[in-house]
Amino acid sequence: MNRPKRIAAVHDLSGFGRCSLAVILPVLSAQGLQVCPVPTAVLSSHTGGLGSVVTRDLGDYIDPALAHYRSLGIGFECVYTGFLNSTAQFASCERFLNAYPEALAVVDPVLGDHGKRYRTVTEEMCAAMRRLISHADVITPNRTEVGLLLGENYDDGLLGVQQARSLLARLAEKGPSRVVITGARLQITGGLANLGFDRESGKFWYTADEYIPASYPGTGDLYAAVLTGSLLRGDSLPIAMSRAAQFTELSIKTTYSYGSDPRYGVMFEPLLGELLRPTAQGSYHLL
Ligand code: PXL
Repeated sequence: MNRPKRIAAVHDLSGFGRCSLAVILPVLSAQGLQVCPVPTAVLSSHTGGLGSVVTRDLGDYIDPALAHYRSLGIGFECVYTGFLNSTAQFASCERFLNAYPEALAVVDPVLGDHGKRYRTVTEEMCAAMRRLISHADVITPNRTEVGLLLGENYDDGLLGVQQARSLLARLAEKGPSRVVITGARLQITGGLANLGFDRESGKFWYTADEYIPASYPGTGDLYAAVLTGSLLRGDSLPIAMSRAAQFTELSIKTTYSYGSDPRYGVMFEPLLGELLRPTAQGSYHLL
């Protein structure tokens, strides 16, 4: 194949606040990959506290866009789904994933954060997401989304090693062979960590996050985008997790140093060159 790998990114386009396609497009492009955005909705900003968001649903867009790509015979090496705006869009995503069975299927189950569903996410959409992840090779839920996917109450307590492994393994039983949980709190580090499980090797991993006293929207999208790009470039899961954690942490620390409004998202733009480093420092640990 003498072209960059191609990714269909089914996610929303939020004009302000640095999340979803506004993050995924530049990150994956900087990693030398071609992103074809398939917007699920256009929003004036993310829904995390910026007032009256103007939204245009694109519920009826995904299927005809897929039909167009198929009529052109265009191939995708990855189908990556994220924020969906209505229950009907979940079935469209399943059709997109099924249309490219050889592609790496990444489902970022964007449902909520900090123990709560996002404003636009209903219980019906959570149930639909539980079905959608059965089509995935890789999923990247945060701690809140783990609870919603497993149908358990949100619990932000420190996780022991066995508890952490159990969450990862139970999610992998639902279909995906690689599971990455972001923003979990681990007993062994006493702080935030990202957890990974590769069902084929049976290995569990984690990377530890440095504590920064601020929280920014879109960091889950940033992490998932770097991870996806890294996997497509041939990195192993723990190296991809290391790259994603390092870039996200650097973006957070840079932003924090400026003291900017957290709702405006993280300043990753001046840092994109970091993604081109040919080797990654493996900052992972065995869990
Ligand atoms: O970062 C996740 C996300 C994606 N898309 C929209 C959002 C959010 C989180 O708030 O509001 C529209």
